[in-house]
Amino acid sequence: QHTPDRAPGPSAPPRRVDVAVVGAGFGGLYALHKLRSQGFEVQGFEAGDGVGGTWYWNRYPGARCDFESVEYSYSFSEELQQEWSWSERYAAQPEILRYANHVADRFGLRPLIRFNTRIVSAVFDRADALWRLQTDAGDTLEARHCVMATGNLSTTKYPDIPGRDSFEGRYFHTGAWPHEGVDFSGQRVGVIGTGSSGVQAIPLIARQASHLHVFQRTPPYSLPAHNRPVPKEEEDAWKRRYPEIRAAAKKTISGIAAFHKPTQSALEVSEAERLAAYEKHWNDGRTSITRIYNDLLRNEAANATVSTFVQNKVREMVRDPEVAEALVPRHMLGTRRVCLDTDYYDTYNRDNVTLVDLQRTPIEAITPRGIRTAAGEVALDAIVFATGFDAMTGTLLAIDIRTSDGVTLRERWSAGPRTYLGLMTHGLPNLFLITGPGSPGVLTNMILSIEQHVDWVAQCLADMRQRGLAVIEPELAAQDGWVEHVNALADETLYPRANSWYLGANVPGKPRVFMPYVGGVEAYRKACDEVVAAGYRGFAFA
Ligand code: N01
Repeated sequence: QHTPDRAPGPSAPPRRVDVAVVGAGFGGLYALHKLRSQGFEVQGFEAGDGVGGTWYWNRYPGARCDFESVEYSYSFSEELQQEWSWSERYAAQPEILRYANHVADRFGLRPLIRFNTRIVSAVFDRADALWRLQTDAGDTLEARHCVMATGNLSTTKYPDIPGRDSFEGRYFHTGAWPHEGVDFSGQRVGVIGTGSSGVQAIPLIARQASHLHVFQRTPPYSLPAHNRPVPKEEEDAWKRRYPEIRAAAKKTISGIAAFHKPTQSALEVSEAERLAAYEKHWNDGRTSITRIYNDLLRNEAANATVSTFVQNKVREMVRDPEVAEALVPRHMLGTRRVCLDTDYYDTYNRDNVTLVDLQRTPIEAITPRGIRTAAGEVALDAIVFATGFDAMTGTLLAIDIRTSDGVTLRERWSAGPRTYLGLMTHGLPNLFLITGPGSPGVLTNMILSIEQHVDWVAQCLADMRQRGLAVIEPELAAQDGWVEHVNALADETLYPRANSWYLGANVPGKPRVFMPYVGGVEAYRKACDEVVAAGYRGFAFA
């Protein structure tokens, strides 16, 4: 069901709306709903043929959210949160995609979205104060404002390994998985990559394949999910507590009520107390182990206590000591995203699984028959690339975003992304980013952060309408101040010390800049609200 569109052609003037929303994942869906409910005419665009964004594309085996469903869900509608039932503590991708579809239908959002349509360029005409968005079908839409809900992990990245196209078997990227699924029964499969996606997919592929080779460059830290079905009584109890849970989540760093804000240093308690706390957390099944003490992401010695705890767990779980040692992560826990798994380490105890340690034997090439490392060729029928994304900036920079007087996003961000409050970029008026660089988004419960961003944008547009203003743009000095603040906060932590996609380190040639705001959702919301209370301090209007 697509919005009837004016036929493209020289005689038809482009359609004009108040707001264009690019992307129909959780950010785009809520933006369409919220802005329409405030009386704005909106038009959504989505490259896929359905809603759900990340949950539409990432259909690999084992894909699930590693925040509990009770928290990773919309809070904007009491009816929605009461009527929807989650079957598992950590919902799997098909259930989250059903939820996104339910939201689209329940709030009548589908007719607002043009599916199978990618925006290729967006040009702001300063004279008319309008964005002109061009689609890959060749037609144009005019919009006063543009909301980029394009996702942070939506441009898949293949590694720069020669020979991929010479491979005679099938290959897949976890972030663009075939909708019909893949049957690996009886096949020799290779998985490259052991981030969150690889860690989730590997145990399930191992159960199907005749043999699985895992090609690991950097061992991750992964904690057990202890996933389980949610009994009805538990669901009823949390639904009664929803107002309390949502309010508590806003007062945390990660936007998850269950991740309490720590008050103590890891170094001010005894070793026995610390180990008991880590053990309890391990048995509880959450990624929030770095939130037990307030210096685990700030102090190397404190971090070593938790890193060592998990390293020892890996040694206990994997029977072959040599394989175990290769799986022991060496970076500081939490400086790259911590994974949550079901049976990940136990998978390496299976007879049909081989770990290939790329630190000892790097990949040299993909060949017609398989993968060649420094130790020789591994023959494969299929290769799975769990190799991640050009995160946070890749999707935005793939769109030619510019103004009629020559400002381009690519040039403005050539040394790394620069935003004011993570919401807008100087030089590109009326262009809003949802959970982009300079905001806490990717370090937090995305749905909570999405709601906060969209609510801010909706309030801003309503205020502008009331005051008869057509154009908003951050001032350069305000943006410089925010970027400096974001960098200073990151530099107080251990985050910039590891190579991660937060820093762009996974993409050769990408500027090395720590992109997310580490101050947490509570401090961030306060900063955004204060700017509004001070008459949109740091923004210029026309
Ligand atoms: O990608 P990644 P991902 N040769 O970039 C390896 C979210 N997410 O899709 O680290 C060999 O983390 C690379 O190795 P290295 C979550 O935010 C959430 O797994 O560069 N290996 C690494 O092991 C997550 O952080 C969920 O040395 C190569 C892997 O590929 C983000 O998405 C689930 C290589 C890439 O790991 C991205 O996760 C899944 C090469 N040339 C994802 N190039 C939830 O549960 C790359 N690698 C919510």
